[in-house]
Amino acid sequence: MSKGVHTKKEIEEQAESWDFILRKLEEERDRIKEFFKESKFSEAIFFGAGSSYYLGLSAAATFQKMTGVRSHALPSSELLLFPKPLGNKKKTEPILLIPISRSGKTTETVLTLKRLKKLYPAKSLAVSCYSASKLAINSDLSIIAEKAQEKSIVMTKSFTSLLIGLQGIASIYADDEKFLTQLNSLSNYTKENFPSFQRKVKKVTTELQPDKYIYLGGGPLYGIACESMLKMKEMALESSEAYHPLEFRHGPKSIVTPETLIIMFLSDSGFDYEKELMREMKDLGAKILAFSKVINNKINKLSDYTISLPSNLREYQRLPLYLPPVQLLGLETALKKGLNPDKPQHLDQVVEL
Ligand code: F1P
Repeated sequence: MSKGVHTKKEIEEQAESWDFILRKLEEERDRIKEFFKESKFSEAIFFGAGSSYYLGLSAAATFQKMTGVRSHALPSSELLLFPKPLGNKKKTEPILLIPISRSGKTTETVLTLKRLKKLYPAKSLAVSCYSASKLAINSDLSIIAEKAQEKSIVMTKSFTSLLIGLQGIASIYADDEKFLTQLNSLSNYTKENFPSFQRKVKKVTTELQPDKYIYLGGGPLYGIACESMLKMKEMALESSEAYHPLEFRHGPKSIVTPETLIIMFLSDSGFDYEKELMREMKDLGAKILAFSKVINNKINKLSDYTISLPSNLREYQRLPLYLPPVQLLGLETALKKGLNPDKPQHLDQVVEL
């Protein structure tokens, strides 16, 4: 069997999986509204491991923006091993726990849920790909993306499907029908633009031989930057790092060389500052792949490659659209090196301690 066949197929079919999870949310809408109606939450804590933690970073930023509930994401292991006080135990308002796990079996995520429910007044809403998993069974409500189950080890369509699931849950909580409609438009956009994503990525991997990959994304895009970094590590064994854009100036930019490829996820809120950073990085000789909803002369002059995003979507609404191109970048880079992304070095599909 040719290398990367499962990973490639799962990247290519993820838009179908987005349609499925959005249909699932429609079916579960009443249960989701009932879940939120009973309680006013003091805060929301998203947690997961690896890609699922990075997913939580982006989902938490979106949830807080849409619902006003103070939300943050932590690695499951941090909550398990260093249980910092999560607000006042006596709080009458429960904590909303949102465990994220493709398998629903990752030990630190399952144990953390059990521990936090013992320590605090809490209700849990899990997202996973497996309904019979320990995580789903131990949660008060679980939303399951069965169609996002994967043969490959690295998360691709499962990441984006669970992210869309959480964005949809936020829009149901916030009664924001417009956002739910916009989420339903993402799969068509991806299907229509997939060939151009493939062409752009092929151009980058044909023309460049980067010595390192730097992913820069702020706000809800930081989780996307982290996940993109991890894909390049897991699939292609390349040196890759992720930073909040302006943080990159405070030291890490010292590693930039003319062989460095910077992937800039331009936001709405930080656009002008991020554009200025791109100028500085060009002056240091870096190559730049810019994702932007605005592709004008200025952006084209500052970028070696650009991928455009729909102008009608806010930064937290368009999050899933960044993933197919960066997943393809990891896949193509791996295949160019003769690696097999379906069998990433040292990795297993689930980490059970
Ligand atoms: C997902 C995970 C990934 C990691 C690797 C192994 O666990 O840890 O984050 O990149 O693919 O699986 P989970 O989502 O099943 O808890």
